[in-house]
Amino acid sequence: ALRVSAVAEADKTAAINKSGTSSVPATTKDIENKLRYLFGRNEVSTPNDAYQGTAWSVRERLIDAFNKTHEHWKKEDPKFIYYLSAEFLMGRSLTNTVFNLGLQGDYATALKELGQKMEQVAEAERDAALGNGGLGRLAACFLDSMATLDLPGWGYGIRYKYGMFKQALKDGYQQELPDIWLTSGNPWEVRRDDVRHMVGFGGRVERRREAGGREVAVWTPAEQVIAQAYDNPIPGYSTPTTSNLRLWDALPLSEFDLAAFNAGDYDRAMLARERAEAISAVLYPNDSTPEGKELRLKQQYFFVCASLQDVLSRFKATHGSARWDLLPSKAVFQLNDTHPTIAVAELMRLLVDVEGLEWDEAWGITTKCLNYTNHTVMPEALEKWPVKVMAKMLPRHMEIIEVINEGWTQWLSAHLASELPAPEERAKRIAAMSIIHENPWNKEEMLVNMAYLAVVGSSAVNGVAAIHSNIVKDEIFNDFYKIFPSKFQNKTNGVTPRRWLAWCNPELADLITQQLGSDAWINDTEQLTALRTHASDPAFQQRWAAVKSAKKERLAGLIKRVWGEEVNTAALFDIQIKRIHEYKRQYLNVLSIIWRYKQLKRMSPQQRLQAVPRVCVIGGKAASAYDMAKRIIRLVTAVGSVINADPDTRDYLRLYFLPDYNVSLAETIIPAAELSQHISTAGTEASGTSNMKFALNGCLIIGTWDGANIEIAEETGVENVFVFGVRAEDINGLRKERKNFKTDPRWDEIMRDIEGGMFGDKEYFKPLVDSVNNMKVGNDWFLLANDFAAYLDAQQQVDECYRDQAEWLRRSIMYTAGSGKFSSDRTIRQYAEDIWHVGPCRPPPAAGGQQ
Ligand code: GL2
Repeated sequence: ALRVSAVAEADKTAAINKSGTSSVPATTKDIENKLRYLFGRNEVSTPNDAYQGTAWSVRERLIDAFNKTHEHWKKEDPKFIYYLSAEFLMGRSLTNTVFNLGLQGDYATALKELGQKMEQVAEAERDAALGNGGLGRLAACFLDSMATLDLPGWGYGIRYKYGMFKQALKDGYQQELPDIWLTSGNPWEVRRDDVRHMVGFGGRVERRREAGGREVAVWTPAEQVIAQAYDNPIPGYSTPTTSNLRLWDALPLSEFDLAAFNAGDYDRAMLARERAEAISAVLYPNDSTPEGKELRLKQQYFFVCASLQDVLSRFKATHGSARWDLLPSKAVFQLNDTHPTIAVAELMRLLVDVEGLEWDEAWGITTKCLNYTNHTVMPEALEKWPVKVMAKMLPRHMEIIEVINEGWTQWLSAHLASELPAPEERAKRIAAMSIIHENPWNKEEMLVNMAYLAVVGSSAVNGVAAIHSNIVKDEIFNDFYKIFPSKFQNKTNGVTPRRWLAWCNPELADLITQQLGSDAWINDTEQLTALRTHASDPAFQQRWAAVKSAKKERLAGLIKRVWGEEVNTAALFDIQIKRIHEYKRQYLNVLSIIWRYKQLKRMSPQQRLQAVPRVCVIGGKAASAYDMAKRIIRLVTAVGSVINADPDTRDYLRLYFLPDYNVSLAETIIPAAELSQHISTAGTEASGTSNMKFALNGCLIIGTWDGANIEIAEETGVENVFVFGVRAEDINGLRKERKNFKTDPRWDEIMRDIEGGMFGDKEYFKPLVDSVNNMKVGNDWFLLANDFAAYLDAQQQVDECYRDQAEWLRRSIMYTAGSGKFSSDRTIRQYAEDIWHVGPCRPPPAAGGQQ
């Protein structure tokens, strides 16, 4: 069996790798050689040297596993899953790769011989931040689970040159800096010079009659670029399977032709180059609310077109071009939100225009192959592209979408005839369900509704938590649900227990393994339920607490490095880390911190001794154009500087904003958290996934009855969760009544404090105050005022519970014990069974290996 443990266990496992042989001296030599011959450096003197040498050495093992897997898959020709996603938030790869491949013993010992520590070496790696937040990280967890479950499947996306921006603070305000992540090379990718596809944009469509009399559409694009493949091997855990994330880079059509064609016009040649490269240059930093920029549509089509061509060309190589009817038994595509929805039209184009299939046959194949996951209820996030933009950039696709919509609306008209016999009513319903419709804000403009296109073009549509899937059925797509009830499903999100517990919290993982007698829980998290019987055992609680303390020390060290201040590690560590968004209500958290501060101020020193000390941490990025979110960040830093400097209260309350929240920072923060906040307005957070990561690491939750919080509470015991606030079903009514809502006097007092300049920056905070108080401006859309008092009460309960450490620890253990359901292995199994109909295909073990 493979060992779980990280550095602490390195010595014991030192000489054992997957083949059971010792290879430490060879590994040390290999690390040195990689550094010598790839970087021209003779000595491993810094963690960065060690990282480069180690990563390039590990890469070879990874590629071996990758090649073996793909040889096997080629031979077996199983049905494949293709996960199409504009975002993959991978984070760092070194630790995950070493541990998933079972090489930790070798590498930790080899590094030790070189005077380095694995943990520090791992920190030299830059995050691959090709995603915004939960949606992109979910895609990364899914790849880990698919490989671990031996499911033949690839991710397809974009190799952004610049990922999610780096966030810095300047005088407490967010600053965005470019994420230059590829400068020192990327050992985790393999450029495939033999895998390139052409992608066209613009131009015109003509009709031609073929020899047999069939009319065909011929699209002549005005602009063409090359999609260049880069493969990123994805190692499964405890299996020889290593799958793939194929990312596309955009290149100009041909550097040579360009040079020749533009001889004497160097500037123009360079402009064409820049235009091509712009397509894969930068990730749009918007979370949950896409920006309707043309370049974004270009990115979407670029990666979808390349990916579909790639899959179809492999299919043809195996099955020839006469058996397209077999495609649905060999390939299934998952559309990760609406971003890749142009796939509906592109698959039709490839089958009809390029492969010569009849429309109806192609439509049958397309709808069998595609499935769509919705990830947000925010109406503004359902992508809609102006017909004008689509027709200009993708003229053939616009035609195809029109034909699809004609067929769809005609079918609807017949289908609704008996239910809605009155023609006006029927027309109204059809208009409401049409893929192409008027822009409600600008009657002149017609829009393509990408979510409707995805629903019409897919076999299955799913939401990402039980409550969210109900909202999808009952609200967002209710008209569609009524017609196709069986199309709609729920697949509650999950997270990989490898990265999010075993590798990021090896101390807790070891304790669990010792208690359960084996590390089998890593691949079977339901086994964690056995911890329940130990939740009240004082000896176990003490060991549990010791791990948490060690993790808190580490986070305290990080706070010290960032802010230069020591924090009390006996205090309750209270964390809210996620994208900054009004619906996520970081603002509400700050208001409660202000209230806590004011109460502490009013107490006598004697009374304060009774208070539960807290260290509050908030982290997250605001989309660069999201003004209100940026003001919220400034409020956090402004309140923090007042509170942290106050000698009366600083022993009892601190507030720190940790800049540049990313996957790696999460890996440090989550194991140290005791309380985490998931306080979105009920019905707004589709699922949330950090809630699962915190719970897995034994962190208590204060949260609303929203997203996956609900299912976590069900698994953990609702009495163990600090649940507060209004329910989703009451939101609409409360919104209507908000102007008559009488705010809590404590709320009014805090608002006066902010307006009065208690935290400085009065003018800058005014829009924030207005957004929740001035019914003409902001309307308090996310109902902070309605939940404020209940939230303060829940915080009171948190304090009371924390005073009783035995009870707190019991609950903490119950969270981990109740996390079995939230492994992405469970989620992926459900997708595989209910939607993809794909089974495992495991390659034979490596020679001499144990699996
Ligand atoms: C999100 C949801 O907001 C979040 O609640 C969910 O957990 C994830 C993954 O399903 O998807 N939707 C979205 O657009 N982003 C998310 O994180 N960016």
